[in-house]
Amino acid sequence: MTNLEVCEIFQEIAEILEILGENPFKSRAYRNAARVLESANVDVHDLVREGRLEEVPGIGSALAAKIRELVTTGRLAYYEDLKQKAPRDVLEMLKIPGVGAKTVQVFMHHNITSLQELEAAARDQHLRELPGIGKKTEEEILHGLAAMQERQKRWLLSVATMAVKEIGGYLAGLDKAARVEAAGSYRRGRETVGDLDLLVASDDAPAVIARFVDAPWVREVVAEGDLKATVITVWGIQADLYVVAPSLFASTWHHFTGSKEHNVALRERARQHGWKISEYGIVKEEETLTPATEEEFFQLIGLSYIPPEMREGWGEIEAAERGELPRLVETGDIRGDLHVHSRASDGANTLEELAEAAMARGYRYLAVTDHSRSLAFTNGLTEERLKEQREEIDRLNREFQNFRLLAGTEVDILSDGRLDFDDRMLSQLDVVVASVHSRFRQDQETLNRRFEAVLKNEHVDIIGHPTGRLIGRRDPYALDVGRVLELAADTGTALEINANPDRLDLNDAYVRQGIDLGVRFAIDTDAHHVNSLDDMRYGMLTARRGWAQRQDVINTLPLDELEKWLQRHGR
Ligand code: DGT
Ligand code: CA
Ligand code: CA
Ligand code: ZN
Repeated sequence: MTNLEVCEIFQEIAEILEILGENPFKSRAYRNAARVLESANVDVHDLVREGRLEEVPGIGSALAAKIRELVTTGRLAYYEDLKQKAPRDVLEMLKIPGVGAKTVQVFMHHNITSLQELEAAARDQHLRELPGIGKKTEEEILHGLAAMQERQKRWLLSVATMAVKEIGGYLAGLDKAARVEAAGSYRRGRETVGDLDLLVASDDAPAVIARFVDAPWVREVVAEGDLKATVITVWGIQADLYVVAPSLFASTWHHFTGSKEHNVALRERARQHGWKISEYGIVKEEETLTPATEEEFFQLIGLSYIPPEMREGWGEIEAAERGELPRLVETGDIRGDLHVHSRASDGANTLEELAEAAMARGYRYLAVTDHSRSLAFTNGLTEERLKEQREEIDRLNREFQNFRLLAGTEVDILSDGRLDFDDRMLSQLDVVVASVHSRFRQDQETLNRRFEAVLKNEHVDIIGHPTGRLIGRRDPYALDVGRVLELAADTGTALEINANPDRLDLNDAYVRQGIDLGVRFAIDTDAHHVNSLDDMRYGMLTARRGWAQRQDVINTLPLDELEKWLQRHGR
């Protein structure tokens, strides 16, 4: 139980008391105590242990007893009782702008106790007939409900990244902000994020909060406290800001990076050692240690540094304990991109432009893998056009130093598992990516057979976007991915981690599973424009979340070793 958690429970109690129409003095006392605890730079656990709770202004004996119960048992009977009287949905109603405790009482009195019932009543224009609610409020409520639904959705990592750049840049420009970092699922590189969590080190929290809620990209202020604030941005995504004293930055940054599961496991482990971890630091033998960096934070609890992408409670703490954390692949390890489209099919750029953009990113090679003839809508290449492209690539390569374009194809996997080019054609190429672009809805057995044939084809180097999912828009094929992973390990075929932020295919969990089986991966952008070469970042995060190391990823190989790998494999 952290200070923040106690605050959240107290705030909820205050809300329920208001809805139930209890004496306003009571709810005000809970709100006040929550505010005091939130800005108290001292851990409630310590206050309880030292019997000093009642010294805190605003906390009398009744509230102190409640805090003691919460902190020592993790529960509060009074709170559990209250929750029975006001369903979760009813509390959610309070988050709709213009809806206060009084209005909610009216709803409850008229048997509107869920958000669904509320929405239906508003749509049917029944709400406006209730006492104190007019047409205007009814419209506001409908609008508020829609905004709430938007808030609950998850956002692509690419959207989050754009917003973090914007918000982070703004905060970094504030005089009073000594340091600005992103935390939460964004920092862990999850494929989607629920909201953004930003952390600022500052000696002047009110100044930072005031500028934050006043920023040009703020659409709505949801909550504004002394040390934290929540806003909805103009992009729709919610941003939570936490301001912390510079000395506490590392502990707090770790805390708000999460994940919750990681934090819970870490605290439990600390408890077994007789230590305590909170956003305020590490308590060992009555002494509170405030590490200056996250590296030091882990060191203090006897663990090697766990990168944010691994903090999911997927066994990283045990691995760190045994000194067996993998050395994750890094952006600097990537030597090229093996799946890119040119103007010849549905890409935007010429071969020269692609090569130049790849060199600008420090790459040593780039595989041009345009679509094959069956994908007519992409202007897929015929054998004839592919041969001409190969000749142009050879011509260009004679001029490059320390860089090579690889002649490739993204050959279409036909509905029966045959490929769109014959083996003779494929054998003349440097890199063969094989992908499904049609007949996604086949049953599992058919799909399994289709993929098995491709994996067993010695000319195929990489399976492109293996599950075909589009995040939030299209489900993966009904394919048995576990089987594909096993076959890929057996045949030595690489599987793609498609870095397109709409795809991230394979995903983190499958990468992890594949690595345990010995599968090798290619982190590819599938770029159709030179700018998308930068999507590599998202693929890298996904690979790291799957615990991939450099040797698990073929496009970390130097050119000569990659060529050996491509030849050993097939031709
Ligand atoms: P998301 O936003 O759903 O993609 O996932 P997260 O992991 O960013 O979760 P979020 O935004 O609810 O909270 C950020 C991190 O803060 C979370 O990973 C764990 C940490 N945390 C620890 N204790 C608390 C707490 O009492 N309240 C909140 N809100 N966060 C906490
Ligand atoms: Ca978050
Ligand atoms: Ca959050
Ligand atoms: Zn494709």
